[in-house]
Amino acid sequence: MKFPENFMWGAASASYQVEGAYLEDGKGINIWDAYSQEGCKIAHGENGNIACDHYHRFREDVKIMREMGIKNYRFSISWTRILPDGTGRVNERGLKFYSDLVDELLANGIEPLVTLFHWDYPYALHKKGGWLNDDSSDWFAEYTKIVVDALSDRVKYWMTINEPQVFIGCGYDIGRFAPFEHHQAKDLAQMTHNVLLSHGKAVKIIRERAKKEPVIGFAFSTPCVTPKDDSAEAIEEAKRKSFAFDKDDFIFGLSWWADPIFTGNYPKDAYEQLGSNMPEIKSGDMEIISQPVDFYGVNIYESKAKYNQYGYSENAYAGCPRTQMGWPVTPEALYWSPKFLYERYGKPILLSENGMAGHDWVHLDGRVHDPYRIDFLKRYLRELCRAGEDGVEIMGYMYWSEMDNFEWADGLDKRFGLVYVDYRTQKRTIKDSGYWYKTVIESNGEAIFSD
Ligand code: GCO
Repeated sequence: MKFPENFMWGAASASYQVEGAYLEDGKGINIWDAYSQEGCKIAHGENGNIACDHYHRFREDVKIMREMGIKNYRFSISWTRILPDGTGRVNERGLKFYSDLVDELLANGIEPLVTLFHWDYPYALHKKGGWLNDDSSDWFAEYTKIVVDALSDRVKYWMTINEPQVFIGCGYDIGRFAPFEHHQAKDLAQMTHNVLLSHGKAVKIIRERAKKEPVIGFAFSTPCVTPKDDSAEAIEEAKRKSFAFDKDDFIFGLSWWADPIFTGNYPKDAYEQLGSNMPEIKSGDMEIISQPVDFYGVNIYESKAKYNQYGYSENAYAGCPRTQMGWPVTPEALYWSPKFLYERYGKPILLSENGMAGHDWVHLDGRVHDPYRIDFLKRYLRELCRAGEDGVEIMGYMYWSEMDNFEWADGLDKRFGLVYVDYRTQKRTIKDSGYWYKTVIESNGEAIFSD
């Protein structure tokens, strides 16, 4: 089995999770800055005020990426570093940081992939109603224009929105993430609509204004269901479950978010099940939302499953292999999700995130030995390669994450990185998996097949 010749191997991060410098050089407050200062919301009362101090150490980090042979680096822009109040006044020092980062990446032979929004929503806009405000998509369009005008002479790959299922679902439904709110279906549906409008307006702006021919997508979460066996019936059932609309947890769904982009309509069942809770759809909205995109970016860690009260599911059984996040190890997710998504939406699949958190530490020999992460990656990447062999157009793989970082409500304990970060000293140590990943990239994936 082989990966495509032009397959994009890389690693990913996100602004709030790695940058720190939360009040530096004119940056405005975002909702994670605002709500993480309130102690107990985040594990150990931690926050991203410093995180990996990437804002000051990005040149060192890019050098480490080059040492690992990373060819593509997916990172996100902090909206309030560009527009401290979310709209209006532009912070030139914030733009300069990202311009310098892009230049450093390109000077080291690394392609930048920019995510415009990865959850760090401007607090000033949150106070104006945030995603519920009818102007929210225009705010996002204004922000997009400034970033595209500043970076699109060098940046080719764009992702508009990262995991709306999670930042709306966890931030405004179950209240586990900032701003830790609980809204009813009507609000959640309207927020969805405004997020999708933001995505569509951003796509239009990138298409119209990018100085380099852009390649545009997004980075959604919500994997597909793995069939219980290889029978045609089981595969059909898994596909049906993967795209079904369920009013009880629609915000975390797949078709609810993706169908409008690719079909110009919300799923039929949504209209039937949500009824008057459906968003207000103005004339022209669905045309904006369904602007053509070039790829389907998806973040996959495990197969979709319904968990019972004991934390078990069709994938999770007593003593099953789990990562430090408690997520079961389900490599087949990287076969079935790309396959089902490609069959339904017909766009190349970018694995915009996949990886595992592990109980990593610096060993007595000064190295970080993480054989479990290498085994995890061999298993998952073999499944992704199999999907490609079976006709799925697989575009690339961005390991989450380039370095250990602030894992949202879990704080700094959870270590996903290929690079270990000692948060007391900010010392970076490339883990064994980071050196191994270099051989994967150099061999265009062949190294995953050696035992
Ligand atoms: C996500 C986010 C990342 C997370 C990573 C591990 O997918 O939830 O994009 O910011 O840190 O996925 O949970």
